[in-house]
Amino acid sequence: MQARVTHALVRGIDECIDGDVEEWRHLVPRPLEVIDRLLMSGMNVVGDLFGSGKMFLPQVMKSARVMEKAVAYLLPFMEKEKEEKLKEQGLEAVVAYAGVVLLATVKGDVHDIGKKIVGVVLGCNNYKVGREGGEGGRRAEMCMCVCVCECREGWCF
Ligand code: B12
Repeated sequence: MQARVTHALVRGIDECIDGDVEEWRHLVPRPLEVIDRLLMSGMNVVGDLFGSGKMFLPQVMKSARVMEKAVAYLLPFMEKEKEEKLKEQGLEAVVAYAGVVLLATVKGDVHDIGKKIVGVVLGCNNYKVGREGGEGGRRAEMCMCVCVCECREGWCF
């Protein structure tokens, strides 16, 4: 399975990625582990090939699209996990945030896949996440600067 997914990422083939991710999702306890174990290993191969001049930017962009598709597939399951966790605690929705995190980045950075994951993971752990820079405008969303603030009533992003 790892070899198949790494191949799909390196070649930029997205046809089977949802199915592969779904299969793997049943083999690990949490959806995030599919990213951490399966997808990150494949992306690291892409990074190494790119770093050693064996892959070029247009190919890496195709790999990124496959990665994005896989992550998008997993997001609803991560959200569901969050809801289940809240229910276990006897809460229907977030009533008190664990804190507020402001994520900001270096202007011009386009590496947003990992940053999105960080935002979602924090969200799933009851953090309210604020982002410096908006989607669609300046693509750079976050990274480099993380501020964990005390959560106060009335704060909004
Ligand atoms: C995909 C990719 C791209 C895609 C990005 C697409 C996108 N929409 O994100 C494209 C093709 C556009 C791209 C462009 C470039 N890239 Co690039 N890219 C990669 C690659 C192969 C994978 C990154 C990725 O998505 N990984 C998967 C995600 C899930 O992992 P992640 O990003 O590491 O994030 C995780 C953790 O790092 C952490 N994390 C990430 N951010 C944050 C922030 C906070 C606050 C916290 C707590 C944690 C955290 O949590 C995440 C989830 O686990 C990496 C190689 C690699 N091995 O990482 C190179 C890499 C990052 N790129 C690199 C380079 C050099 C570039 C370019 C400059 C190339 C060029 N000559 O133009 C440009 C940069 C343009 C720019 N202005 O930013 C270098 C960076 C070298 C360096 N040390 O600075 C790398 C390491 C490749 C290499 N070996 O040379 N790239």
